[in-house]
Amino acid sequence: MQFSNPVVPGFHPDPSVCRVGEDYYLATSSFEYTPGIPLYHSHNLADWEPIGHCLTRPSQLPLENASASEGIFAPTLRYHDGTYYVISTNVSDGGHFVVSATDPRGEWSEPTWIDAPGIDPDLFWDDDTVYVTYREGEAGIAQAELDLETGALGESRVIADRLAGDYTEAPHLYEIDGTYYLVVAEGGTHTGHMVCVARSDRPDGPFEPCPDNPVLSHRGVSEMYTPIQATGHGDLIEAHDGTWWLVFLGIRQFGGYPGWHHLGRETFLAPVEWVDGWPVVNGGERITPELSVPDTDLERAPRADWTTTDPFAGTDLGPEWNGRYARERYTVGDGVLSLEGGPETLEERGVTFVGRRQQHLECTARARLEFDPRAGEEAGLTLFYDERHHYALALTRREGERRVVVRLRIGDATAVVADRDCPAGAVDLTVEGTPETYRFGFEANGSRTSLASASTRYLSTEVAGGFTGVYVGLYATGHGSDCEEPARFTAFEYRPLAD
Ligand code: 6LW
Repeated sequence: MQFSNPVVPGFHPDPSVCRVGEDYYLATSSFEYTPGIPLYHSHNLADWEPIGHCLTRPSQLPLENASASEGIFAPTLRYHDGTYYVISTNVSDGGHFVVSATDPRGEWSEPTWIDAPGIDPDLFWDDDTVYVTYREGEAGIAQAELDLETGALGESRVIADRLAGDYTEAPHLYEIDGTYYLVVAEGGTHTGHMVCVARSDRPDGPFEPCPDNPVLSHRGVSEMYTPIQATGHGDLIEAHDGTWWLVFLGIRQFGGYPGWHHLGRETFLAPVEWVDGWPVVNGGERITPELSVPDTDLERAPRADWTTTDPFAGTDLGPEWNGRYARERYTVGDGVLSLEGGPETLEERGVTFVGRRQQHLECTARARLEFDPRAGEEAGLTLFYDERHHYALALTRREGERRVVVRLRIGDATAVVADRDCPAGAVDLTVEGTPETYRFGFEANGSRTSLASASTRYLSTEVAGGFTGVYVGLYATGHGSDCEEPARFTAFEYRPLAD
């Protein structure tokens, strides 16, 4: 099988997979985005399709206390005895929790909360005993028995720390032919990131570290040679043909030295072989954008090409769409997405916003907007990293005139870099993304106007910090009061150009 990495492009960190027969499911972190924990389905681990989310109700996803890059951290997805389980952490409210479902497409249960510190919980069944293994904090990887019904934990013990570096996290535990394997990440989730392994003849250790740790890392691999960096945080899986694989996160850094990445941490795939009872990832070679794995019966399938051409025909948005902090103040139907702008602006949490991830370095986005703003009102298209790092291409009213503006918010600075008169009627707002630049324009009355361009760099994790990636969003705001009329989006298109 030949495939391209990343297999799930755009902001999809901390991937976790499970298999049921020939069906594969994948979950990733979602932080402050709603619904929480996106789920994907595949028949071959390489071609994934969005199927929904685990956390679709406010009762499952309290985000009142969350800021950008808080909320939902790394999930583990497992299937046991007819039920799918996801264990994850809401770092802003409630801590670790488990939700379950008999159909991964939903509905998922209410959370069972688990009273333990830390992040990155893993769920493992050893016969009837359920273990939770998690990053406790400075002490390293802790483990305790879990009562799945009540969330009650037994006594917790530290079982591993610092196999090849610092900051041991992202544990996953497996039993393979009578041996227990502990896979962890180390080195932090940037260019020092690694995957390390240890094994034991018991699920609770003691664990013997692999002599070849890290089994995967691009630390020390210059971005001059490959944009793929930060490979780490992996989950092992045996495919239905008996081949083994690692699903893990990585980033694509561009733009010279030091490079940056604005699409967030993405989901990658590599084959695994077993040598002397230890996993060897991709034959010990670096991860490349194209991988060829001859010794597998897995076959490529028609792949989601990640294009969105939304005529807003249904009564809700498709699974690629998200809100931030809460889903509200929009309606969909009859070919219109109506956004009811509230007082909050893009600089504040709570702005009326829906978006889908930018998943490709080269892409276009276009939104058709029908909106006659009053003074102070605005709606449009945004490239959004967080409240302090985003670009907006908006329809607004200034000094009585309807105008199209491009506004950049980069940290402490805000600037309007284009401001043009806009004729009456529907307007198409357009963005072209290249690895290093966004170009903004609009079309109205059949004529096209180029407005401005801006560097992708300032919407990157290296500049903004945090754990997420850029969204292509639609938003509306009344700048301090509610908009009189909703902003009516009658078309939206996101199209990859390359990758
Ligand atoms: C996650 C941790 C990590 O909990 O980043 O890559 C944290 N590693 O395991 C947030 O995604």
